[in-house]
Amino acid sequence: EGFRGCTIWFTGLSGAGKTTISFALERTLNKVTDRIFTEFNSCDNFQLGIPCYGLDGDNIRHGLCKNLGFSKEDRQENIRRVAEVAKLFADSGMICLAAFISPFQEDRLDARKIHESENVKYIEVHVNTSLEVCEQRDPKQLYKKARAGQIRGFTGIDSAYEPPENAEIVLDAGKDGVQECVQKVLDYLESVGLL
Ligand code: GGZ
Repeated sequence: EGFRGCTIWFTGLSGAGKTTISFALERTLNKVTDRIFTEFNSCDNFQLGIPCYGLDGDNIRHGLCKNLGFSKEDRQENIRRVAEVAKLFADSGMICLAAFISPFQEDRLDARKIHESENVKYIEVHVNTSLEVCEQRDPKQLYKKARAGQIRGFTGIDSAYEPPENAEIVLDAGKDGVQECVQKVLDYLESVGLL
């Protein structure tokens, strides 16, 4: 049976580590693949040659979703479009890594339904780094601006983040390092037979 792709959906606050973890996971999966091919050099292991593609605000909000802002309605449409695209990547046999705040439970359930109604595997990862840690890190000084009232409707400050109730994996990038977080996702993928 050949490998079927999947979507790994990272949700969490701005600065939680979603994109960092998904990029590191992508690199690790590529290395795993290289090692397998070198060791076995056999087409029998083709199912382990899984290409990955990462989607996040940087490559989506400047293109596919450049007409969208951060109102509840626009975030909903952002997540819907991303989920449809992720599903196509996953359906093509790739691991699609989607890293979006996706703060609303209803929108995440919609993203899951878009996948599961067509039998495409969907794995939700809650990057549960605390607001305190995210705000301390504040790499783009966005929390500072939000606190100062220069950005309105910023998630965690004056716009809600609804914690997931049905995430397959929960990570805390405030406590664990990037590689530990990556390992937890790899362990999960292995436990469900995806690796
Ligand atoms: C949250 C915002 C906002 C507001 C701009 N609220 O840390 P970043 O900068 O690089 O990532 C954040 C990104 C969030 O985009 P998403 O597409 O992931 O959001 S959602 O899933 O809610 O649709 C942040 C920046 O955009 N940003 N304004 N008001 N984040």
